[in-house]
This record gives sequence, C-alpha cells and structure tokens, in this order.
Amino acid sequence: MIEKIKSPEDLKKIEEKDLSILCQEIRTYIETIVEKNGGHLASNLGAVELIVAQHRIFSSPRDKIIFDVGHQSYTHKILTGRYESFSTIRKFKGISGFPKSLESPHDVFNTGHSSTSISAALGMATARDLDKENYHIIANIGDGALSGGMALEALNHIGHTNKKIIIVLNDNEMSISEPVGAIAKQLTKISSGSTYRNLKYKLTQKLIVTALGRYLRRFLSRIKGIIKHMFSFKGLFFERFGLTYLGPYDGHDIIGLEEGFKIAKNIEGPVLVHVITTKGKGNYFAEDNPEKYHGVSPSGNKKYKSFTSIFGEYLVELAEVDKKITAITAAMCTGTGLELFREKLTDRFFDVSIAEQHGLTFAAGQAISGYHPFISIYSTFMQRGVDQVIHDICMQNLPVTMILDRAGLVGEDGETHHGVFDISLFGSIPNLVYMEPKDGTELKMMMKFSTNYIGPTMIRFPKASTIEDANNEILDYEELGNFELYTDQNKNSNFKLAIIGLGSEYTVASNIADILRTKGYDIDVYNPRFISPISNKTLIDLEKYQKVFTLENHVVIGGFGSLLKCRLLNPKVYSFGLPNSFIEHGSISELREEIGFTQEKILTEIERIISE
Ligand SMILES: Cc1ncc(C[n+]2csc(CCOP(=O)(O)OP(=O)(O)O)c2C)c(N)n1
Repeated sequence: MIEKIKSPEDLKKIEEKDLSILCQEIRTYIETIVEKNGGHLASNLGAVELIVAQHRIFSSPRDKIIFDVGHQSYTHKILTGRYESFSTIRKFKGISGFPKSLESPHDVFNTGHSSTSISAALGMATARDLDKENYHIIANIGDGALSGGMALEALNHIGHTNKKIIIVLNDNEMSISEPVGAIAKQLTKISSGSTYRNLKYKLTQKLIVTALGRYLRRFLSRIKGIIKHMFSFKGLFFERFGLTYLGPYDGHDIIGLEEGFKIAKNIEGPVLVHVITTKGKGNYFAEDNPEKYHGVSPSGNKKYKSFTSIFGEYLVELAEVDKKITAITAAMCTGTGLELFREKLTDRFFDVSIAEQHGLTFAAGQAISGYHPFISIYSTFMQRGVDQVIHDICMQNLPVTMILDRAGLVGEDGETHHGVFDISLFGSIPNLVYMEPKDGTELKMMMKFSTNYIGPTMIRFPKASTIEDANNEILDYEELGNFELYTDQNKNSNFKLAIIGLGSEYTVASNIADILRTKGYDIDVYNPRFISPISNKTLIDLEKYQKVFTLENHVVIGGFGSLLKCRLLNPKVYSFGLPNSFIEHGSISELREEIGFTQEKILTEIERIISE
C-alpha cells in the first residue's frame, strides 16, 4: 500500500480497515532505512498514527503542519511524495532527516533545534489573519520540547493574542532521557500514566479483528471522549494559558485521533490536542529502551574512544576526588557522555531539560556559591545561550567549565547541527579561556586545568574518535595563551613559514608540514590549544614568520584564523576552514571533499600561496 501513496490525497482514499496495515508498512520501512542510514528511530515509530491521522483530516500543504525539532517527521516525508527518496535520508545529496522547505511544499517550517514550533505557528497565524486567509496551522510538539523556554514564551503569547492554531502535544513521557520538571509531572497526572495506555492498547488489540469490534471501538472512543470532557479538570494547566484542551487521546488509535482533529478544526481560538503515544511503538527494543533507540547510528569503527566518552569518564574521575564538581546537561545525558556521572554521582548530576539558557545561568548560580559546574552542550545548541555565557558567567568571571561537544562538522544531521559558529560567538569574550584539544590526552589536561582555574573556561571538541595516553602531563597556568611549537625546523632562513592546526586539525597541519619540508620549505607547526586569550609571547613568536597558515573545523570568517589575523602586524595570515554558508548533510569526509577542506586541497593551495 505504502508505495502507492504519492500525496496526502491518496492517503485519504485508503479505507479505515486498511489503516493499521498501512501503519505497519510505514514502521517496517522506517526500521529498514534507519538501520542502514542511521537516524531517529524511537520518536518516529511513536508518531506514525499521529501523522497519518493529521494528513487525513487536514489538507497539507494548504493547511500548515509544523514539526518541533523535526526529528519525528519521517512518516510525514513518506506520505508527502518522498516514499522513494526516503531511502536516501541523511545521505549525502539525499533527503534531510529534518523538515526542509526546499525539499517539499509540505515542509512548511525548517527545524532541527527544539521548542520553536508554537512560536512559528503563532507567527504564521498572525500573517494568515492579516491576509484574511483561512487555513489551519498545526504545531506538533513533544513533551520534551515543551520544556524549552521558547515554547513557554510562545504559550504565554498565545494567551494574549487568542489566534486560532492547533497545538498537537505528542506526549510519550520521554524526552531523549526521562523528562524533567513540573510540566512533565503535570502531563503524567493528566494522562494517568501508562496504565491508561496499556489498558486502551490491550482493549483495541482485542477488538480490532472484527467489523463489530471496529464499530464498538469507535463508539467507546466517542463515549470516552465525552466523559473525559465533562468531568475532567485535566486540561486546566493549558486552559489557564487560554487554550481549549482536548484529550488525552490514544496516539495509536487513528479513528479516535481523527475525531479529535475534527473537533479541533471547529473550535475558535487556540486549541491543544493532547495525544499519548508510546515512544518506539511496535519495536520491542525501542519500546523497552527509548533512550538508547532515540537516535541510532549505522555500526562503524569503534576502535578508538570518542572525545565525548573520554570527557564523560574523566569527569567522573575528577569529581570523585573534588566534591565541588557538578555536571549539568540540557536533556542530552547520553549524547554528552554523562551517563556514568548520572549513575555514580547522582546528587551532583543535573538535567535541566531542553533549557540551554537556563542551564548556563543555573551553572553560574552554582559557581557563585562555591561549586565548579561542568556544563556540556553541543556547539550548535549553545547558540541559544550566548547572553547567558556573556552576562551571567563571563562578566562575573565565574568558574564554570563549558564543554562544546560536536564542534565542527557533525555529518548526517546536517545544517542545523553542525557546530561551526561558536568561535564567532565566543571568541572575543573577556575573561573566557577558550580551548580546543588536539586529542583525548590534551582534553584531559584542559579539563584538569579548568577545575583549578579561577574563571570561566570553554572547551570545544568534535564528533570524532581520538587517542588518549595514560601520561600525567599537566597544562600549566604559566602556559595560558601560549601556542605549543611542535617542530622548530628553521635554519635561520629568511623565508619562514608556520602552520597552525587548531584542535583535531593539528594532525592535518602536521602532515602538510612534513610534505612541505621534503620539498625544501622551512615550516614550523603549532598546536595552539588556546583560541583565546592569545599570549603576547605567542604573538611575538609569530611575528617572525613571513606567512602563517591556520586550519580549523569552523567557519573561516569570524573563526580562529580571523581572530589571529586581527592581532598580528607583520605576517600574512591565510586561513583554511569551512565556508560561511549553511552546509548540507552527508558523511564528514564527503562534506570535507565537497567543501575542498581536505589535506590534498589545502596543500595545493598553500603551495600556490607560497609561490606567489
Ligand atoms: C535546542 C535543542 N536542544 C537539544 C536538542 C536535542 N534533542 C533532539 S530531540 C530531543 C528530545 C525531544 O523530546 P520530545 O519533544 O518529547 O520528542 P520525542 O523524541 O520524545 O518524540 C532533544 C533533547 C535539540 N534538538 N534542540
């Protein structure tokens, strides 16, 4: 059935009795492709019926269906003309793992970061009303994403504007990990937990097999809806924001959901349709362990440890000795390698939910009270917290260590997830010691350095595996801002060159220098370690070169090289890195090739510059 659906109009022609078979086909297809390409498994399996029902009741693209984060939009892609291209999802030049308006008119708002859907929907609703148009705007948001500050700001605004939008709350009682906070607790109370779900599920499984069963099921669903509506105070939480509350609906009962959406369509003003789903639905492993199966990667080379796991393990080591160390995550415990900390040092572990801004100021509060928080946030999500870093942490010179995981290109998650702007955002902030290690050993040295440092530190590292030695070298405070000179080959030649490879680009820089030396050039290699500050000693050292080349896994304009260029008087600085454009998805090596950021291409360009 699935391959015949070229648009939502085809979906509307499918008979009710065949819908559960269709959903099964969609699930199997998602599982097959995600196993090959990697992607968000559990969230998508949980949202199949929810999306099928929406596309049957609403008329996309005239009606606008928005997805928060967008990681759960696979069924939507399959049903909106992308059944075939779905096999290329997340692959280089294939379709994106998130909604992309360039891909389809059905993807009405691009996403990747959390908690934007209600704001976008409300903005679109004001435009619709100013234009005197008449279509529906539906914002799909998960219970995890609802914990984000933006979503709450938007709810507050909705109460003021009273615009007609339909918010569909996909409540699976999970963020990536267990959801955090008072809102999550409220939702659990409303949905009366999994008992409701399990009972309903078992009942419907029994009844589905017969025509009488189907009739009874629809009847029960209606009666239940009415009773719920008459007696419940359940939606009070949302009604206080000025929303009409509908639900909770069983998110795996298409007919019930369709009824709910039909009611929602006819209500004036903002509506919230509360839907209870099971994350990972239909897949035993994902249902059982939704945290692990939230996102999956195709199996790869596991020979070396990642920077992330070295960070996570070493932080436990440091915190076992230093009782003032805490760990903070914004809903990314597994992604940032903090599971061991959560397990071993539970009272000093804090998940603040999808609330990067709050997490940073929360860290400032701990630091001002004598603790040393390590807050780990992906570089791309740290874009949310610029003012908190400047105003709350750096201006007060507080000892908070900010870890920017996934800095640089991240690969298959694509443009919304590459961490390529952080140096532009944080590279010039006073008091901040900002570093990037060349490998796992140096990461540990920087972490140790940070724990005793009096002010704020930030350490960026990529999504990559690395090496880690057992040595006990330390990064000395006298070294602050000094670049490390690795090879001093200069024989007093009057044409001296230097190449500086930031972080994991150090290896590429060193390889290039080796090749150039065999061709007779005098070239020194530096491992900078520090993005800022840069010491006077280093600046004086660098003045002796005719030409300086910098390499970084970051955009060139506003990046490490351009910061250095502002500080040097004499040598010409040539920077290599990423273009100042939004970079698509694909494997990191494919993307580097496409951009021209490979060892061979950099070498060729450097040779051309030298010979100028
Ligand atoms: C600003 C931001 N922080 C973190 C993330 C990473 N992230 C992606 S999905 C997700 C959990 C979302 O939970 P929920 O909305 O309940 O959706 P579910 O996956 O449970 O369906 C998180 C934390 C993100 N996309 N954006």
